[in-house]
Amino acid sequence: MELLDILYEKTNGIAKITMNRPQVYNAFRPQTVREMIWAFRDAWDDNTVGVVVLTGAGDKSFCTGGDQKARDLDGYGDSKGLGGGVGLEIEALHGVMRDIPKPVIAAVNGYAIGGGHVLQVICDLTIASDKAIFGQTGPKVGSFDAGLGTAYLARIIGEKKAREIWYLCLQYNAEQALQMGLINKVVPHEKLDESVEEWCNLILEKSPTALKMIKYSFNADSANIQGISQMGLGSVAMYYNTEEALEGKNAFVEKRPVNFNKFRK
Ligand code: S0N
Repeated sequence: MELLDILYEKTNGIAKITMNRPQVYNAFRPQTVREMIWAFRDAWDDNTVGVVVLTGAGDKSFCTGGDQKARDLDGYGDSKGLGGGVGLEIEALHGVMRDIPKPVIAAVNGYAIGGGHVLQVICDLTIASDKAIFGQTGPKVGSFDAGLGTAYLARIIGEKKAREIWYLCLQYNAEQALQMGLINKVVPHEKLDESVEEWCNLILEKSPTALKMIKYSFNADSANIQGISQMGLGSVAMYYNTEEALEGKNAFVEKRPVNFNKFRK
């Protein structure tokens, strides 16, 4: 597959997927999601790979979710009707990240926001640079992730904190994220790659079959949330087709304050 939006490399048992759209803080469009699914499947099929690293290009951002400039009434970009209808095969991406029988580590190098934050939530482990920023923006930009991004998040950090994150759309630094159990480790920005590689090597020393069955066992307990995600994305598709959702997206793109007042009915 010709890769336009991601970088993909395999070295010494480590597959590294880098979201590579720094001009939009590594926000994803349909093409990006398709390429990421392809890369995760390649890493799954390759028996020389024992661990996958997901990161973002540049030093500003890991990923800021769906590309708001590619979003309209029917969802995102060039592949309308794909996935649950939002035009991004995001459920398939979330699915392959959970189902790949190898640990996936998020190396968070900057902003992990919105759908980009959901990606780090789904990764098995997260190591963050001390410059990383975490948060959800859905209710600010007329979007939401009802499933893994909400219910699975609540499993990780608890209901109160998860509701705070989604209702208030605040941003949290790496230390705060560590304190709430949202991530595993914070390291100095310049040590991120080295620290991730150290953990990859610890994983690569372990029994691949034991790791696979442990991952499946963890997944089994939250498998129902994946089903809820499919329904959730179906409802996001319907929500995108409303003036209320468009107001959120347009305010972001036009760099103006959002006004949801008239939709409170
Ligand atoms: C990351 C933020 C906070 C950075 O702010 P800062 O430092 O002020 O920089 P900006 O000037 O805002 O950004 C720099 C340039 O990058 C562009 N840009 C950034 N993020 C996006 C984006 N997501 N889409 C398109 N462009 C983006 C800026 O426009 C700017 O470029 P110029 O200067 O050329 O205009 C800040 O950027 C921010 O808040 N970004 C938006 C993040 C966002 O709202 N993401 C979508 C959130 N969606 C959800 O939460 C929905 C949930 C979800 O998971 C989902 C589910 C299914 C399908 C899709 C999604 C999804 O993610 O939408």
